[in-house]
Amino acid sequence: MHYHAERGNEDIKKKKFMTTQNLENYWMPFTANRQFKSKPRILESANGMYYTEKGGRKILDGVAGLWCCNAGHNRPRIVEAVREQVGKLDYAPAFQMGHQKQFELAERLAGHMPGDLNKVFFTNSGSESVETALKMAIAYHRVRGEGHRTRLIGREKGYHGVNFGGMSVGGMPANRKMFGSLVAGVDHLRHTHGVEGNAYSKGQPQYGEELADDLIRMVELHDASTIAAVIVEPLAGSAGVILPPQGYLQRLRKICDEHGILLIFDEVITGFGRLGTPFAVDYFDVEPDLVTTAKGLTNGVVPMGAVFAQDFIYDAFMDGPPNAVEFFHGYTYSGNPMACATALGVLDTYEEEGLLTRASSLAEYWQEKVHALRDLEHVIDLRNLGLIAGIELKPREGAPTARAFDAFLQAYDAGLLIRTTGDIIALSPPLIIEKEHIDFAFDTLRKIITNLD
Ligand code: PXG
Repeated sequence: MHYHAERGNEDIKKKKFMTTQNLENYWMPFTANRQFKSKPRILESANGMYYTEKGGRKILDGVAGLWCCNAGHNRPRIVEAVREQVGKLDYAPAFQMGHQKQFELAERLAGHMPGDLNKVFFTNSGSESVETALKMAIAYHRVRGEGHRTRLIGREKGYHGVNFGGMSVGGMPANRKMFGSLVAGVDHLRHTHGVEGNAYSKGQPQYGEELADDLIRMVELHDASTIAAVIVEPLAGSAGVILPPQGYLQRLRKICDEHGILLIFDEVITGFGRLGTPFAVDYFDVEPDLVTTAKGLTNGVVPMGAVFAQDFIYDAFMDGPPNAVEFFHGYTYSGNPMACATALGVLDTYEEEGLLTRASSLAEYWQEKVHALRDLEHVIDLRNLGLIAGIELKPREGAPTARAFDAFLQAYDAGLLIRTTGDIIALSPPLIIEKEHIDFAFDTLRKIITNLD
């Protein structure tokens, strides 16, 4: 009924579309739709460190888009790679067929990842990388005769995307509570946020290593023989920049080893130079069994994710008749030509400009600027690592999240893009950032936070 009535109005609709911007049809993700549509923030172009609005106003990108544009915007090699690929091979079937760039990319990626994390499985997002890694872990145990290891352990405040597996091992209440009973057989370690004595730590906090022993309690409760894997973000981004206490990740690795449990690092945010090393695996010198990535892999330009697996995991699947499919998993767009070409252009850029380690040379300056906000009345904690900052504000009485959201709106008006989660401001700029941009960002934030209600 509705459809036919609409068709009758097609001329009118077209005119309306051409003359005014209709914002009503697009249901925006993780967005306050009504607030946005009442005062839209529409970006028109981007270059280097800046977004530009229609009319020419520039906004400094303090969050690399959504933690993904690590090389900044409109980078020539990346633009060229996309252009070239689309006119050459637009699509190749992902299953039972291949194309050159998939293999080239997997080889180059493996070259950047330490240890034996040499096997690369392509997905289209961080969420899909997480689902893939969780399925790999459970299936790995099964193919080697331990099909009873099905339990997955995540962590409170963890963010592993929005699909069912990732949501289930994730620990952000708002992301879970609306969606029913989730995946069965999941448990959670406690988070490492707000441990006494850790406020205003520069870099990794001192206290809380023993929180890793929660995994021992899980083993005692469920028995190790039921546990397939533990998944954690080495540094939790979405929940508001929560750092691993010194020794925590090492301890988690040790407990996993003792009990035959696979360790998965979700490096969707920490991957590709964010901490000043190519991956958090390098930074913390802890080698997990599986690593999930996305975001910086293609600089946000084309959707793509990748899961890195230890050789022994892949090898465990390479059994049975050689013409049989070994792992019943994959996506139509796994290793999509455009995504692979983009990622190769991105790697060229990272390598030529030293971006996978550049954050380490700015980290100290960054840290000073972050902690210089300590005297501000609303600030209750400051956290940093690599080119990441978390600025925690005291929630407004009776209105949690409102103070930080105001800061977000005011920063945008002042020409600075930030992210907020709860009452925490997060910064994670493109890795091409210069000191003058850092100064602008923190000067702007100081003014805004000082004047917040
Ligand atoms: N794992 C981690 C650790 C992430 O941070 C995902 C998985 C999911 O990725 P996709 O590509 O499916 O969105 C993420 C995504 C923010 C923010 O500002 C963080 C993410 C996405 C959007 C915003 O906190 N992380």
